[in-house]
Amino acid sequence: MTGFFRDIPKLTYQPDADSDFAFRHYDPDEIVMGKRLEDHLRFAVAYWHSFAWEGGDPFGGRTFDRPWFGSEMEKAKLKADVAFEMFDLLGVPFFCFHDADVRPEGADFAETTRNLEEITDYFAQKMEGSKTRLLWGTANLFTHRRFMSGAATNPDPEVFAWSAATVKTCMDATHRLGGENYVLWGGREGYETLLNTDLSREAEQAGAFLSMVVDYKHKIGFKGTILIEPKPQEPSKHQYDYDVATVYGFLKRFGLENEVKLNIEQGHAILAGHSFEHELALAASLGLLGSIDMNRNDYQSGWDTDQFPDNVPEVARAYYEVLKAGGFTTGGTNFDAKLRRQSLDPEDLILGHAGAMDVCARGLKAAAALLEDGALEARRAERYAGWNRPENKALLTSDLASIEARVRDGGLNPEPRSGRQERLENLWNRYV
Ligand code: XUL
Ligand code: CO
Repeated sequence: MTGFFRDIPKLTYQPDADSDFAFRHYDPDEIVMGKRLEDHLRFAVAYWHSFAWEGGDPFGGRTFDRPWFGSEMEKAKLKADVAFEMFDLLGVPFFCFHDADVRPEGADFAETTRNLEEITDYFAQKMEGSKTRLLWGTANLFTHRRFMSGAATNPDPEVFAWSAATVKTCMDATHRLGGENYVLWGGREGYETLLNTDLSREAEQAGAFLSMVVDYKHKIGFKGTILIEPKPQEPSKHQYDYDVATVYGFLKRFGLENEVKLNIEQGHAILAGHSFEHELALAASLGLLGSIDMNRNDYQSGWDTDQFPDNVPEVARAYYEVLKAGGFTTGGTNFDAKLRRQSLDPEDLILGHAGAMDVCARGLKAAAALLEDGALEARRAERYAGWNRPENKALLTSDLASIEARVRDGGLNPEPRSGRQERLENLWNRYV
């Protein structure tokens, strides 16, 4: 034991507990729609925010004082020890990481890769004594200055090569650890100004890069899902993986729509001018719903503040879409969330996650109750019921001239019907 979490107890479900260190709504064994809650939610801790982020903001540097900060391998191992202690205290089934979160950067590519392999071995050893598994791994292709003009979409082919080589090593590490997905978030795959940017060339590079990722997945027999995480901007002014619809177009263009799914983040959806449920529903309708990053933004600040979820009705909307789509398969609920920089204590780290897990549990249970009740789906179906009649179904395979004849000769004169939005909102609110 590292002693970092002092005497914090392992958290369990105790709805009437006096202590802060308990779950009040998240009982991993509770059966909801025929499945354990833990298996529905599939919570994951994000290594970068919880263990690598130092608490800086644009006006000030590190606020956290963690014994594992530093660039030595021993520190990286201490960080892993503390991380696995936290996974155990929270009982989370999964974690996620970037290469740069877990290993020291070496002097060159070969040394960096050796460091990653050493830490991967260390993780593998720790996972033998832990219930926590890997939801996804990913490569950090945005922090180091070499990526300032992009990774796959960089104008410099050597950066493209470096990025491809790095993704290979990260896919190897993810595969070795039994990861259930591999994520690509293209934070710098975009541009700052069109004055220096060749859009068509960069799209071709991105398409070729992703095709290689998919080929390599099959080559090594990785059974997990490749996921793209859309985000419209920040750090780039304009990012190519803007939102679900944009990524769908990109995947279709390169024939990858059956190979790649999406990791959809709440805060990114809002930055793109959508609601989270819009992005989830659209992804589900396109067969692309993979996994979620469940972290919100501050609604006044307009950037990606990566806060733990605290709004039950909001997360309920999201889980309604997830459940309606049949629930997660390889995906899960990753808390891509960081503490506020004043939340210095080890307790804060535990309670940030615990609160978020309770919020998600409440949201999912509310969504499940409404879905099981069927009232909302019945009313939605009723709104479209006219399409069940054979003469109306036939409209979709008809032609304009025949339709015109039908409307004219049949004396059609459609009467508007209420969309009943408030009534449905009232129904929704009975469940949350
Ligand atoms: C950035 C973001 C990333 C990805 C993984 O906004 O969400 O942390 O989740 O690279
Ligand atoms: Co994310």
